[in-house]
Amino acid sequence: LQGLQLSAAQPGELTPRCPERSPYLVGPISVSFSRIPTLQKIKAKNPFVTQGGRYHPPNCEARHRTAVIIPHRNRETHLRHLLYYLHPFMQRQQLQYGIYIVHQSGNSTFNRAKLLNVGVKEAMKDEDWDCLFVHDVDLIPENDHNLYTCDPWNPKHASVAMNKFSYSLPYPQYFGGVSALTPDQYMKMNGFPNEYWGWGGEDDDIATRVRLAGMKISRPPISVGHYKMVKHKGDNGNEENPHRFDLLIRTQRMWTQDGMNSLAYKLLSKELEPLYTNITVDIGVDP
Ligand code: BGN
Repeated sequence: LQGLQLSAAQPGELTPRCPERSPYLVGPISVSFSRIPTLQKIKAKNPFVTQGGRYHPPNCEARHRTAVIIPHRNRETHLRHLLYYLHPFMQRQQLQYGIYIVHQSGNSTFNRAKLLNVGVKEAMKDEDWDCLFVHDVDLIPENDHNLYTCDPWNPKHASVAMNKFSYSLPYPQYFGGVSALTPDQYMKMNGFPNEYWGWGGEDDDIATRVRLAGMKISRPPISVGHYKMVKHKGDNGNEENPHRFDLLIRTQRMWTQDGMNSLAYKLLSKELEPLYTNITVDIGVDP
């Protein structure tokens, strides 16, 4: 056993650490939306996933603990497509993980960035996650070499090559879709802005915060950062935010005041569903 790293699992039992590179990775995955899987079918295909959408590798001690945080409202079919691919994807990467859906209650304008702040706050109450993956519900990763782990030095933008942008980065500062931060990186930039109601701009604000907090955006190679978007029409309740240009001018002045240190919300429920933890939250209304 010399040279093997061992750590205690159950008393009297020893579990080896997972290898640095998972032997289960397959690379490119073919993603199709032609049938919408049921939650029951997804559960049956993922027997080791436990209540709340938690998983840890059965035969080795994971090297990483990742929480995936997904803002949500009225996107049940997108969610089923994502869960169908994401659970096996993360299991092949031998991660310990949990999936959190953060559901905005009521009918006021959607606020993606504030929901992410809530998700981070609530997820950190459950477990000492070492990586926070903030994830749009309609983006499916297409290559499992795109590891759902954090870069210890810098926030990582993972969705660098989406089909809707012809598998390339739309602009150098783009930070939307899927990204990953350690809890330290998240707090160092005071989390995300709470004041972007509706579509657009919040991800650009977040990219600016990364820079203002003295960090840089890290990225996987374009060839592994492939994502397929579930097609959908414009979103009711998530209209373009007409204030986003004004807000973006103020990021430098506002980022230390608006964020995790000003976050206020009412937690309505936190339920452990078979495939995810469902957080329903009242985040207030668009002023
Ligand atoms: C940008 C949006 C982003 C969006 C990307 C990709 C704004 C701010 C205007 C300066 N930014 O234009 O939020 O993720 O397009 O769709 O609208």
